[in-house]
Amino acid sequence: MPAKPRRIDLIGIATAAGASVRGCGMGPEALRVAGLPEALVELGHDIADHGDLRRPHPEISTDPASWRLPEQRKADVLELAARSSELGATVLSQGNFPLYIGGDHSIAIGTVSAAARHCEPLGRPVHVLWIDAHADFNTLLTSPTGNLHGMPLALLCGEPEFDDSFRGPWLGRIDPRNVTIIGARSVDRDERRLLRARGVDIIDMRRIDENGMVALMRGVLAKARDAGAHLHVSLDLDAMDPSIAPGGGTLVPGGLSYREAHLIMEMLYESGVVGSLDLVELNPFLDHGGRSATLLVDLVASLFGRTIMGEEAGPVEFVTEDAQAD
Ligand code: B3U
Ligand code: MN
Ligand code: MN
Repeated sequence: MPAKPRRIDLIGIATAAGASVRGCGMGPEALRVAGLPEALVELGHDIADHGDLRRPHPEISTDPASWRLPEQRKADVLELAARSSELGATVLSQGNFPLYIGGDHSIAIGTVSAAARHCEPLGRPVHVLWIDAHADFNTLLTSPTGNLHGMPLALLCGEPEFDDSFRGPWLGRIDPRNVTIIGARSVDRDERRLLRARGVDIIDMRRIDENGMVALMRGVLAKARDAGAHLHVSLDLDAMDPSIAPGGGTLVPGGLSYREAHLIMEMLYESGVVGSLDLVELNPFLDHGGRSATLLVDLVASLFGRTIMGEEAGPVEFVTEDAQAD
C-alpha cells in the first residue's frame, strides 16, 4: 500500500571525515542544488530543511602531508553521529520522516542509531537495507584502509572490537540478521568472514543477475513487513554503476543499472514500510556536471511516489471535442 504524503525532515551531515577522499562534505548542498526539496514538494510532501550538521573547523589541514589526522577524523565522525542520532530520534518521535543527506557513509552510525533508539522502547525491530557496492562491515582489525566509512555496520551490530571510545548513550544497536546488503561487489577478505559468521544477508551482483531484482526485493520487503519492522534505507551512490553515477570516491564497476535502482525505489514506495533514509558518498568535486546528484534526486522521487504514468492508473476519461462544446 503506497505511503501517504509525509512530512520529510531534511538533515544535512556535511562531512568527509570517514573517507580517504575529500569532497563528500559538499554533498548536501549539491543535492539541494539538484532539486531534492522541490522534487519532494512536487510529489505532495511537506518539507522541513534543518540545514547541515558540521564540525566547526574546515576539512582542509595546514599539514600538507594529509588532510587531517585520523584521531581528529574519528572525533568528527563520532561527534556528528551523536548529534544526528539525537536530531533523528526527535524527528522520528514527532512522527516525521528523517532524510539524511551526507556526507560519507560513516554518517549512518548516527542515523541508524536514531532509528534503533526510537524503536527499542516500542519493541519494534529495525531492518536495515544497505544499498552499496561495499559491505561496510569492517572492524578496526579487518579494515585494509582504516577509513570509518567502511565500518559503520560492524559498529552498529555491536562488534566487540570497537572499544568504549566509540560508544555513548547515543549509539543504537541492530541485529545483523536484520541487515540486508544489496549491490555488493567489493568485500574484503576478513570482512567476508565476519559477515558470514554474523548472518548478514548479502544480495551481491551475482544473486541479482541470477534471480532478478523483483523476486529478491519481494523477499526483503516481506521479511520487514512480517516483523512489523521500521525499514531504514541507506543508499550509497557507489551501489549504482559508475557509468551512471561517476561522482564517488570509491567506484566499483559492475553496479546496479538505472532501471534496477529505480525498481528498488518503486518497490520500497509501494511497500509503505520505509521509515528513514540516508543518501551518502556523493562527491560533487568528482561528479560530472551534476549527473550523480540528479540521479540521486530522481531515485528519491521514485522512493516517495513518482511513477512513470502517475498515480491515477486505471480508466482515463477522454474529453471529446463534442463534449467540450456542450
Ligand atoms: N572495504 C574498503 C573500501 C570501502 C568501503 N567503503 C567504501 N570503501 N566507500 C574499506 O576501506 O573498508
Ligand atoms: Mn558505503
Ligand atoms: Mn560503497
